[in-house]
Amino acid sequence: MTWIRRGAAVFALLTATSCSASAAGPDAEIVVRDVHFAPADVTVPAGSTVRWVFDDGGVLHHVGSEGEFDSGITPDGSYEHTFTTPGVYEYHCSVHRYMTGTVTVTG
Ligand SMILES: [Cu+2]
Repeated sequence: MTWIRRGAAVFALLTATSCSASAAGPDAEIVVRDVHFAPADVTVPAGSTVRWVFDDGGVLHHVGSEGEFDSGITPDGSYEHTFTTPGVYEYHCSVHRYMTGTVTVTG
């Protein structure tokens, strides 16, 4: 019976390790594809990092929020921003003005 308990402990350790690994990544991910943001609206707690992934076959896109953050115009790659202050941040793509979304940061 001892080996079974040991196995469970190892499994628990591995699970904890993979949890902390994912915590190091973004807290929310928005994919830019087919000329829209998916999902366009996300809600995260303060201190969270949101990542936009540009994956639209080389179509130029951008993500920015006036005075808050700006990815620059890019055909690919990704952009991350960490939100420290609670509030509602509207963002858009300056290439396609109709591409809009919001990041809601809770306290
Ligand atoms: Cu765009």
